[in-house]
Amino acid sequence: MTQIKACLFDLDGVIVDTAVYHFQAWRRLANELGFDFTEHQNEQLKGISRMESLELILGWGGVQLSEAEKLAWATKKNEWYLALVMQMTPNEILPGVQAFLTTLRDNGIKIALGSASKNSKLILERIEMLSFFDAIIDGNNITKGKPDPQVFLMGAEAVGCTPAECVVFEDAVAGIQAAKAGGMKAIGVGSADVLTQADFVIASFEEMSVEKL
Ligand code: B16
Ligand code: MG
Repeated sequence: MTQIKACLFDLDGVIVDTAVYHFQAWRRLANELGFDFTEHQNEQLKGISRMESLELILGWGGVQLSEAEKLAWATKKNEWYLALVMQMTPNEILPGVQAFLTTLRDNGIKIALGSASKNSKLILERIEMLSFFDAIIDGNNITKGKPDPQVFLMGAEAVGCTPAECVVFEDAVAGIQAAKAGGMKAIGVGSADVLTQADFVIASFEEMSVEKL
């Protein structure tokens, strides 16, 4: 069995729950365009890029915009979202995350981020976790979103490990698919009923230990 030398973490839904802030900002955009959508619909936006999210939302509202208008609305949404992110504190780190990352660091296991977000560094700064990460691969570095394995393959390379030496932690189905497509072990964070392709699923990092890697 290959020894695990690195853990790659998704951000939203794994380290912290920024989905609530994305929802507020996207909902404001929808409302200003004259429609609304539900928290249930918001689930479909988890793990996908900003522009892909916008396309889905405009589809729900039956709104057609030019490419320039889409960019302008995406920029506005990001400004509203960042105003919420700027208020985040370390209290919002999900349960057990800090303790688990500390154990990884103490055991010499590399830590990398693999997120679709273009705001990941800012979020990690706000929650005071930036220094835990040996590498950050996010929406600013990738050309292909999850379920493409690019983000995790780049993460593995950045910490000098092969895919077989990496474990990915993900809350989204597309993220688990990306990890498996990259030849990595995938641990789901959330519900086993949803994350069926994961090697195993934890409800929270309070259940996680280095031995389980
Ligand atoms: P931004 P993850 C994803 O984060 C979010 O789940 C998704 O809802 C968001 O659209 C995407 O980041 C892009 O975020 O607008 O900040 O670039 O789960 O990949 O960490
Ligand atoms: Mg996520």
